[in-house]
Amino acid sequence: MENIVFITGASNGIGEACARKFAAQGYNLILNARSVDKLQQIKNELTEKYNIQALVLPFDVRNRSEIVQALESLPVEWKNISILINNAGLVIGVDKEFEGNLDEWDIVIDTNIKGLLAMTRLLVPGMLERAKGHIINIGSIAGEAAYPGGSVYCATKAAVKALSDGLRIDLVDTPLRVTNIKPGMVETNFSVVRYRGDKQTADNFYKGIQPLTGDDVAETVYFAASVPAHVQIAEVLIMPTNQATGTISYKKQ
Ligand code: 8X3
Repeated sequence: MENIVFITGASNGIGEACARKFAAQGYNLILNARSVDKLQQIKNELTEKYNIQALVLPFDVRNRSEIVQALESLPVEWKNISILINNAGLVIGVDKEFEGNLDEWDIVIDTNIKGLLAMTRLLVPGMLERAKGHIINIGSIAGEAAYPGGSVYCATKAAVKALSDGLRIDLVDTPLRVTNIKPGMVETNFSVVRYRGDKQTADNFYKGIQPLTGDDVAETVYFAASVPAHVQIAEVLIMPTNQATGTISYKKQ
């Protein structure tokens, strides 16, 4: 099978929006997240709507043996992956660096850095063999500079930038491309997880400003994937019109 895109964290937010966008453009999907149900629902919806195939591949990107097992279990027709969207990522809490919960930070670091790195390490060799591939990492404006309450999350997204830049260097003599998409404020379940399930606080965060949607980001991801093969969109910083930096935005009272 041709035109296979592998999306981690595909069960909601930017990952789900990417699944919808790429399906609409005729891509076949490998949909990954930790739980099966939502992925199955997305698969059913998109394979009914579009002339594509989709494979649900649940695993936790923090668990390396689960990743290896899942990739080894891929039917041969699904191995020809042309795009990897390293989207799985999260933040828990807005604590100061000297006050937060180390166990929560392990989850954030293991998902945002080590999970992304493992997926890259395991899928890029196949892309190299086939001389075709695009790794699209979902970074963040948080990787540009630290902001209050974001210390560890910002560090992980700075790491995503370094891993993207490093991979681009390592692949410079190949046809493979590496893109780091760095969104600012996007209204998804992401903020609810950041505020440990407090939906009210998450909603309040977007009061007075029109945030990006997952679809807005997916449009940019798809753009990066769809430019001619000799063009490499290295980075895109994308934010709401009324946001200027990770810390400066304008919210109507
Ligand atoms: C999430 C965007 O603005 O919360 O990556 O740092 S922000």
